[in-house]
Amino acid sequence: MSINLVTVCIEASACAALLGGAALVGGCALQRSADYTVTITDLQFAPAELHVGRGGRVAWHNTSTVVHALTTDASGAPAPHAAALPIGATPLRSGDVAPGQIWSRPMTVPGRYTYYCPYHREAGMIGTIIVANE
Ligand SMILES: [Cu+2]
Repeated sequence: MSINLVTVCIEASACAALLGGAALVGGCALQRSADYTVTITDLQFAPAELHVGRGGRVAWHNTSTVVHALTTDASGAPAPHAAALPIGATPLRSGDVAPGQIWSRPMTVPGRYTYYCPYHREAGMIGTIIVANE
């Protein structure tokens, strides 16, 4: 599957707001193309490190059979290096990504984002996105 053909829901919170807070059934009405894809496998983000252009939209696709999530929340990080984001950047906080689901976000602030799966942090399920300056 070409990453250019991946259509993804914009952030669930935005969708929910647009739909008047109604539960999302059958996916979000708003779909956009992703510029980059990270595949979530059993206990890994692949690629573990991804370089993206400024403003690029990254989609995380859960291809495994269990629920995962990704967060940059430092308070729950398995190690100090496992959670980081550039100054001024909005934290990554996907909420649960069920098997087969995709969560995506545009990466607008340059720098290094390091995130982890809160469910599998002890297994070292950590990923990094590096957003270029231009
Ligand atoms: Cu996980």
